[in-house]
Amino acid sequence: ADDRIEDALEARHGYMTMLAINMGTLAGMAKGEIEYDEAAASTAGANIEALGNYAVSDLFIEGTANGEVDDSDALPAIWENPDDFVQKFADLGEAAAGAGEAVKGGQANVGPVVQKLGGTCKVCHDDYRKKD
Ligand code: ASC
Repeated sequence: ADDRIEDALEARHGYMTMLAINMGTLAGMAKGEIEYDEAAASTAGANIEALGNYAVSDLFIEGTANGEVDDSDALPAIWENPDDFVQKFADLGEAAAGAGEAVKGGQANVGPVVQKLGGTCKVCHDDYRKKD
């Protein structure tokens, strides 16, 4: 097997899992399922900011689409629409800017941040991630 392909898949899945863990913390606090904790919220927001600034091109190398490897949900449309795909990641970065600060000050401040971030997750997944 090709290590570059395996490494890109492993790193990509880890990257998405890190986003999901930190989004889960914020979404849980927004819903009241996790007790609001300012420091924990801010850490999660800052982690999402960092991940939103991560240059993901090495995670989406050619040959890692769904259908080309066993364990990929990345649709070939990614590689057919590279400018749009890059823009949608840039939108995540923009939505994440300041998230570590924006979730401070109280539980009521978390929901709007989750909405804004989650919207960028969703629009990209709608076009570029395989549906279950
Ligand atoms: C998450 C997560 C996603 C997005 C998406 C937002 O927490 O794991 O994929 O938010 O559900 O619509």
